[in-house]
Amino acid sequence: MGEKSFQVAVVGATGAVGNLMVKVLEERNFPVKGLKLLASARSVGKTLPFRGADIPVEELKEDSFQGVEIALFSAGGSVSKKFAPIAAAAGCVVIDNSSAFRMDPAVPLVVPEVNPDALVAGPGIIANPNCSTIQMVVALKPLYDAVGIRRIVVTTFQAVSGTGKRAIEELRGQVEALVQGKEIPRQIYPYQIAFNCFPHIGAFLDNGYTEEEMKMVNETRKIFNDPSIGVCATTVRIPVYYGHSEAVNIETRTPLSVEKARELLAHAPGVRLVDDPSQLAYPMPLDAVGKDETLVGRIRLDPSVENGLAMWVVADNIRKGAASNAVQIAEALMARNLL
Ligand code: 25A
Ligand code: L14
Repeated sequence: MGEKSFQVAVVGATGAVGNLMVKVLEERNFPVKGLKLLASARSVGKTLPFRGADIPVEELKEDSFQGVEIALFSAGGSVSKKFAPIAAAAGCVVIDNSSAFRMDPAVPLVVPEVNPDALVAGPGIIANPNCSTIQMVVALKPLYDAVGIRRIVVTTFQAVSGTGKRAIEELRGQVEALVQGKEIPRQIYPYQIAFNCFPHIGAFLDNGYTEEEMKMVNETRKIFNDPSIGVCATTVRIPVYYGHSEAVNIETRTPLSVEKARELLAHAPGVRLVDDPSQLAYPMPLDAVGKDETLVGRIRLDPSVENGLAMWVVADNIRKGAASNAVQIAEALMARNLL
């Protein structure tokens, strides 16, 4: 091939997102020269398959990054805070899935379909946005470019996989216990999640919003590089394993018809328009699972405000919302000769 290839590390490789990062690197045929799998000591002894080989998981240590060129991190904020600067100092381009560096003005926060120009040459840290923010900005980008967006009101319906592996197991365990008439086991969430939902993702802040809600506000403004966009978010956990859904209402700066919005979205990168009510065609989490596209449908005018438009946006939260976006950032760096 003669194409450049890279030494890659995945930090948090045994988690829900890290595991998928390894799969996505393989699926998208990313030019990996060597792959290092890093996690906590708890995971040493495990292996993960990659291109037909079983790769052993190693313990993450300060000297883990010698010779590594690209490090994909998904082991939580505290691990990133400590180890991402160490990896960057060792010469890595770090693509960090945690929230640790997203709002750092020196760190690009990138969705390749939306703001690839924010990428800069490494080494250093690039932040992968929050899952709910990623799918929303992918859907809004073509509309923003065409007519501007003044204000966004969004309500999310978020899958338990966003919390990680142990939350997926918690929902499964609760469903089984309910069917068997047993007591409901509960460890991760403050309330039963099976057959329930709660408007609580991340910690509550002094302003009455949750962390997840404020991530959607702040990250959306940073990605569009437009602090004038008003955003009001309500984020809700629902008993779905994979796939976040969002009811999104926008006020555009100039009028936009439903037909024009559909046409823009039909040609937008990373978007699949699923919007034919006569055929009961609208996006659902089960249809988004395993795909990297953001599904958009239920597009209709919101006559309650000037220039209002309502829509429904669904994506696989651990693919486009996390692992795939991280790998796409690496691909975008490569395409721009920034690696
Ligand atoms: O710190 P935060 O920000 O609150 O992060 C919370 C969690 O959110 C997930 C991820 O969980 C993270 O731990 N997460 C983060 N960003 C996400 C996103 N965008 C996201 N989920 C979805 N979307 P996870 O279980 O998916 O992944 C955890 C991975 O991180 C590794 N890890 C943790 N601490 C580490 C570390 N690696 C290196 N050094 C550290 N100090 C973790 O590896 C996993 O790969 P592991 O070896 O610790 O875990 C292997 C298995 O153990 C389970 N497990 C995790 N924690 C516990 C546990 N089992 C028992 N007790 C625990 N406390 C894991 O599920 C895994 O199967
Ligand atoms: O900020 O729990 O990346 O659905 C991603 C998962 C925030 C919480 C982040 C979830 C997290 C979210």
